[in-house]
Amino acid sequence: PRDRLSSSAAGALLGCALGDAIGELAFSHAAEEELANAISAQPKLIYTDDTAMTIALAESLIEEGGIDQQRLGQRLADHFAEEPWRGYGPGPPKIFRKARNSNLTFTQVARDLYNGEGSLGNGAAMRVGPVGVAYRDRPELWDAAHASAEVTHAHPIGRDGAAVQALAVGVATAHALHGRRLDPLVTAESLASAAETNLIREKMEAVARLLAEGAPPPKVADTVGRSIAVHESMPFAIYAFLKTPQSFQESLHCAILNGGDVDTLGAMTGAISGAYLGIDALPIGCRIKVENGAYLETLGKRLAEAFPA
Ligand code: 8NA
Ligand code: MG
Ligand code: MG
Ligand code: MG
Repeated sequence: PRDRLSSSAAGALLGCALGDAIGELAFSHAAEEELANAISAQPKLIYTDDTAMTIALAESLIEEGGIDQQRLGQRLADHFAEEPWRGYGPGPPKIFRKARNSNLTFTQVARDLYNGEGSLGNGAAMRVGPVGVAYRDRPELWDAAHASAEVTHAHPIGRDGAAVQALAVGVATAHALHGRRLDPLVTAESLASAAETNLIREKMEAVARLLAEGAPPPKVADTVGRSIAVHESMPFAIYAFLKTPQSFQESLHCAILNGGDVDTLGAMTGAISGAYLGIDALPIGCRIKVENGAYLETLGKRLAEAFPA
């Protein structure tokens, strides 16, 4: 079990990075063969803000033993300060600056964003994989996911989207740990019933229905969405995993070859699929090219040790 958890944790982190980096390439190479050629031509696969924030969250969980919102905010801000060029959404940099230049906490500043609504962007969901790996099928997962989201995403949709994505990674990790096969329809339905907002519950119910119908991916993408808003991307990322749970590559292609916020769709699908299938199931040709791959693998293993089975 210890080896399985370690493989699952490393798979979640590397799967996120691979999905993010390959998804970023899919912005300009949106057909399968063209994308394969683009990957071959790259000396390295460069990830974006999605993975940078995931690394910060994993480090914070390992060092703090759970979610400490101020320390997590500080780590996210430090990673941004070191690498501001990673393609961050507009909200987080504003929050980092304002938290530094005032006496307010990160969560207080995050609540002021977007006319006091808080952000419903997919930025809290795209980084939440480590929470799923750490808490798996434990009841603490839900609060930890919310707490991690609130540092930048205060909108109820932003928080709920992150919690459902964390649960998807948690379910995937728990199945991998116990060597169990996951039932896609049961999983989609249980994620729908876990959702706390009507909007996300309805989207996850649509995912379950479209999976049962065997609807084609472009139709699913049109129905549930694939934008920068979490309720319009996280459900499609989960669908892409659940449609072909035994294949990282097929799930990833489904996530990123149907347009929209493709780096983030790739990061979310890649984290779930990597957690479920483990590190050895990731395509080796891509794995060796992913930037900071050795660090991501080590970080996964440390995360597994910090939250043992
Ligand atoms: P965010 O919190 O700034 O939200 C992203 C966007 O969502 C904002 O710019 C708004 O347009 C919109 N938004 C959020 N909350 C509200 C609201 N309450 N009302 C109306 N609109 C709202 O940033 P984030 O961290 O959530 O963003 C993550 C995304 O940004 C990821 O896709 C990531 O890869 C990055 N990114 C995306 C693109 C892209 O075009 N797909 C490009 C560069 C960077
Ligand atoms: Mg990105
Ligand atoms: Mg401050
Ligand atoms: Mg994105």
